[in-house]
Amino acid sequence: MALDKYERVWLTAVGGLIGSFMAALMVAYLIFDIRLPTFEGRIDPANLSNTKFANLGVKKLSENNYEVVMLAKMWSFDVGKDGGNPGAPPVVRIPKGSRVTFYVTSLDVTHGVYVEDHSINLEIVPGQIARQSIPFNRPGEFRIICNQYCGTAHQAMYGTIVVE
Ligand SMILES: [Cu+2]
Repeated sequence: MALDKYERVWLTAVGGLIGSFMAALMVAYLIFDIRLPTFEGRIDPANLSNTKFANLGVKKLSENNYEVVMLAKMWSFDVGKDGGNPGAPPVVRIPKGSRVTFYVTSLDVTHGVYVEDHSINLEIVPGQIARQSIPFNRPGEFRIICNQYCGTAHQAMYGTIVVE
């Protein structure tokens, strides 16, 4: 089959573009360790006593592997006693080089979880559990921000992750 010269040029260009997009995805996955958020399951926000969310906090699963179980509500994040002073925005401490899996659900309205300078952006819908795993390789303080407008004190809804 004979291809027109310009058709060949366009096919090559499009093939190269798709190839570079695939390469960018592979680099994000394999080198930067970026994963998509996952829907973990459904939950009754009024009855959390027999669920993972009955024990909020930071759990060490193995060396450099942590789990953060967190509740979002109007207008704060709650990680239980591992978050520092009760009533104050939580401060979570994680050793540098750790992979952290977040489990988050909402008690009331839709909230968001975004961690400054990291590839995590969760929508926290009441009745659903959101999960995402991300690496923390650089030391520093990174804010956890609610990035879904959730009411009058939305701007006060934050926390901090200290990577040390
Ligand atoms: Cu909010």
